[in-house]
Amino acid sequence: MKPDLFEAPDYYNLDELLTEEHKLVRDAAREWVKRDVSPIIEEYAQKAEFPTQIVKGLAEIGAFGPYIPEEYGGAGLDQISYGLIMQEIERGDSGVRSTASVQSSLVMYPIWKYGNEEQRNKYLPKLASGEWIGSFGLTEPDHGSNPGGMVTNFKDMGDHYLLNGAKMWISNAPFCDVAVVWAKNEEGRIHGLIVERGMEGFSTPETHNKWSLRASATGELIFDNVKVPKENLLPNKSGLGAPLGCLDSARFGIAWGAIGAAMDCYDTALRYSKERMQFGKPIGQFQLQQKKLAEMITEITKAQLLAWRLGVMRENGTATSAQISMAKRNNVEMAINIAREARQMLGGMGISGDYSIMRHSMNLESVITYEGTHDIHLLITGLDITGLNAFK
Ligand code: TGC
Ligand code: FAD
Repeated sequence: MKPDLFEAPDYYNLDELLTEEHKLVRDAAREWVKRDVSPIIEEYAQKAEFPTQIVKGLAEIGAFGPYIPEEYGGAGLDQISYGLIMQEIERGDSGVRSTASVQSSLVMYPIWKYGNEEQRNKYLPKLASGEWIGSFGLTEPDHGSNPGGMVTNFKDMGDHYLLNGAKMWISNAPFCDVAVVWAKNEEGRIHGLIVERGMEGFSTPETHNKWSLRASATGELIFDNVKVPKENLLPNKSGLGAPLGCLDSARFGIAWGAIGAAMDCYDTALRYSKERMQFGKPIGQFQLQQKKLAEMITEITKAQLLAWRLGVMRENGTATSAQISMAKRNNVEMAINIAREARQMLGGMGISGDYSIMRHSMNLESVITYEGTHDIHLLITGLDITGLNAFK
């Protein structure tokens, strides 16, 4: 892999909208990615392995629970700081950002928001420090876009719950210490349960043969008569709105993260266009290549503005789920289009692991699918503006 020469584009001087703390947090994450992620990530993606040695660094830059209060080990930052950290991590690799997203928004967030004080004190500090890694089990083999149809269930056995079922496509599953699992009780109501590695009947086989998110470990969560202690049920919210509330937070992070991947592809293509000579000129002098670059920076700038405004609304508690869907959908599509154009600008070199673009391009195929597919987010916007529900 070539040395990481990344320079972040900021065409509209959006740094002026950030506080000193935002910039400090962002720059620390940026430096860490350059030092600890860029030099190793291609090798780990090629061998389809998560680089476990970076977990400590992720914790140190505040990527595990950026907005979780400090009393529980979190970084106590605001929503824009959270977004900026996700942007910088995904600039390195979407799979690494996935690990941070799941840990923060899909494991720590529900324990913080829906858990009791004992659960917060038991789990959050260990998750914030990276001592424990978490996973989030919502998707099932037959229920992806329609999680409300889930069949994973638990029965009240008096002194414990008995959990049965299976979750599929679960980030961090193969090595997670704890899993927040969504399952139906005997009345069909969805609840969150904290399942710990080592509980009898709980297994987490890895999913192989992925062409995308290769540096992230994906797997199944299988529950075969798992005895879950009653104190592991999240008491403060139930129903499908509980897991969907976690997804709002994670989708917000992805809206920022995708900008990072796009910035890396743009920056790489821009540099290459000034160095690569054809017909006696740098290829950046050809109008067709300038069109690609000009459109990329325009789209990145629009996405940055969307994410920043969403961050302000998320911070003051006014962002709606539909607004979050719009930003996730727009920004991931923006990034996937830029990755494709940037790859072409590098010609044959574009498919080489010497550059990050092809890896971003493949990763973004997962990002456009998970946390709600591109189609699902469009239908959420459609429902919001028409009041007519395409899902019913
Ligand atoms: P619907 O009837 O609309 O809603 C059921 C209840 O939920 C409430 N609700 C929400 N609450 C909070 N946040 C949201 N975003 C919410 N959206 C809906 C709603 O008000 C209702 O509440 P109540 O009290 O009336 O019961 O549900 P539906 O069954 O029609 O489904 C709607 C749909 C399709 C939009 C939803 O299910 C959906 O978003 N599907 C996509 C599934 C998805 O995103 N899965 C992600 C799995 S996790 C993952 O991919 C992690 S990857 C992480 C990584 O590696 O980075
Ligand atoms: P399906 O729901 O079967 O969709 C197939 C196609 O049909 C899609 O194009 C979809 O848009 C379309 N479609 C479905 N319903 C409609 C409709 N009503 N109208 C129009 N079109 C429709 N899940 C977790 O719970 N936790 C995780 O940590 C996690 N990590 C993941 C990591 C990776 C690498 C991947 C790939 C997935 C992960 N997922 C995770 C699962 C992810 O959220 C689902 O793949 C996603 O929600 C889509 O579900 P599905 O794959 O079953 O596709």
